[in-house]
Amino acid sequence: MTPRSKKVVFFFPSFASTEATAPLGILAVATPLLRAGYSVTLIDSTITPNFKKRVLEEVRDALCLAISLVTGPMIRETVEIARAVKSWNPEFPIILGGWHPSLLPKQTLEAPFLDIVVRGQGEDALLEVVQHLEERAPMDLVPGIGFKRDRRLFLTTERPLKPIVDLPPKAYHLADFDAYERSCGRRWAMYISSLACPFNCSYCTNAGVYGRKWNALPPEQFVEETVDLTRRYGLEMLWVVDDNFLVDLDRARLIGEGLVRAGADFKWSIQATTNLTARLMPEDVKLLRRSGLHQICQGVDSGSEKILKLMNKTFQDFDSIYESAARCLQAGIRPSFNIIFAYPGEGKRERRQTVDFMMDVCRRFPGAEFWTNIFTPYPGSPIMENARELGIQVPDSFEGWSDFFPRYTVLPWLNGREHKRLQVMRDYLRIAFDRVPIALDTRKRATRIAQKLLSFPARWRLDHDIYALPAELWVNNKLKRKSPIFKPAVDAKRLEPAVGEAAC
Ligand code: B12
Ligand code: SF4
Repeated sequence: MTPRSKKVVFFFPSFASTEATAPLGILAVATPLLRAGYSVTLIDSTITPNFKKRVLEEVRDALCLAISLVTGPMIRETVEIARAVKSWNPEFPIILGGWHPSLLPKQTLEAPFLDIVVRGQGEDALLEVVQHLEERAPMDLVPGIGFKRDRRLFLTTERPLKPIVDLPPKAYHLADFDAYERSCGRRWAMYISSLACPFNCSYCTNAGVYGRKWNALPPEQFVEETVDLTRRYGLEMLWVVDDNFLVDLDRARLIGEGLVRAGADFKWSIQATTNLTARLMPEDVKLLRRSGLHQICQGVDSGSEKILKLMNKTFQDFDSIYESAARCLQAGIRPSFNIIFAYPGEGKRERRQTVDFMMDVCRRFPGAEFWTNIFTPYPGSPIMENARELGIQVPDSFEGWSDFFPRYTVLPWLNGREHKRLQVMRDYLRIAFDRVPIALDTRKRATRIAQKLLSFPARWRLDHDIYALPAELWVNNKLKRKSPIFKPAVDAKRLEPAVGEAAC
């Protein structure tokens, strides 16, 4: 029998955002392959012109194609690429990993152009799958995967989760940071230092995959790795994508001290819950600022107590949100808050409370910023158990999930005029107060001043809930067309780039 290729091709579909940097999930699963002697090619749609042609060229001498994706528009390019590869060679193995296939392994595998899915952590699982493909061995005993045989689907036993300290380092050297910098204007990377979150918000998929067992890297490792990473690749910024960085406040403090001692020279941002941010002592926040921390992304989610209860966010109260904004800003850290509109149960009153709350925070704490989303029901989240009674049409195929995207999700209780009105209101919220995206701001001074002027009528409209004849938005669109802003290479629906969305 001829020996098989030892090359694995990775494809990362566009996530329709200007926040371009290397996909951490792929860098994570690549390391064990490289250590075992496989070669790896990474094709990221966002930075690769003619990505389809490139994939078709690269798979010719490869063992398999592996794709990473989350629920939503990334499914479109996944389908496009998988179909193209299958029409070249129907036998060529295609593996899917990441959040979507982890949460819906069976339905994903039902797609005729996919062969194998990896559920959950992929470091060990992918290596074993690749070794089995190379040896042409049956996959029945590989835990944590799904595969097809004779057109039948098989899901193997669960693979136990590994704590983050036992996971190998990410293969950052695979990332083309020059190309990412060209695409978004900044040289930055993601880094992860803890897994899971102790909470269980009802719209979030985290607990379903990581089981709320928060575990983290020791502070010394954080300091050593981040300093090395930023120096090695000349990075100006790290986004620490931990779901809830501040669970262990002592660890956070030690990280701050360690970075200051090491003379770290980069900015970093984190995601955390407001209750934990508010628990930081002012001197701790200042220490973290000195160490380079410049932004804390926090899920406020609603200005209505009723909705927060429905979201199972009783761990957070409004005092802690104000406190968190105050502490961050006193130390020079930007508090970035997320809001979810149209959560089940949100009526006119609750939406109004939320807008009032956002306006109040932004006026009292200049420098605080809000990013808004439309509620999107994700498979595996607790709220999805009520999908039927909420009237949500749950897609019955892999492709059906591609329109689940918080920028434009349409819901049974939010469609037609109501949906349009909310989108216009979100546009006004965007221009009413400043927000700082990751991608470089390339606006001219005159555009900046003109946009600042637009913020005043926008605030008036938001205060009075009046959005008819949105002249300021037309002007703003004209201004934007004149600015050489970074645009995602593939924008899901040619809408506004929405950036900075955190998990919390
Ligand atoms: C960073 C991040 C982003 C970044 C992505 C930047 C980038 N260049 O990749 C940005 C800001 C763009 C983003 C956007 C969104 N995100 Co996001 N994001 C994250 C976050 C915080 C970290 C992801 C990460 O890198 N983790 C670290 C790596 C190491 O873990 P990982 O990716 O899970 O990979 C592991 C496994 O999944 C698996 N794996 C991953 N890929 C592959 C591939 C193969 C072949 C194999 C075998 C295995 C495998 O093995 C890896 C190692 O164990 C996660 C939360 C989280 N805890 O993961 C949310 C998360 C992935 N995002 C989520 C969501 C909902 C969104 C948005 C819809 C938010 C929004 N409001 O718009 C958009 C969707 C954009 C899109 N693609 O369509 C959800 C996804 C839920 C779902 N059902 O898919 C998550 C899980 C947050 C949550 N708790 O709900 N996001
Ligand atoms: S939304 Fe944030 S705080 Fe809530 S469970 Fe998910 S990761 Fe934790």
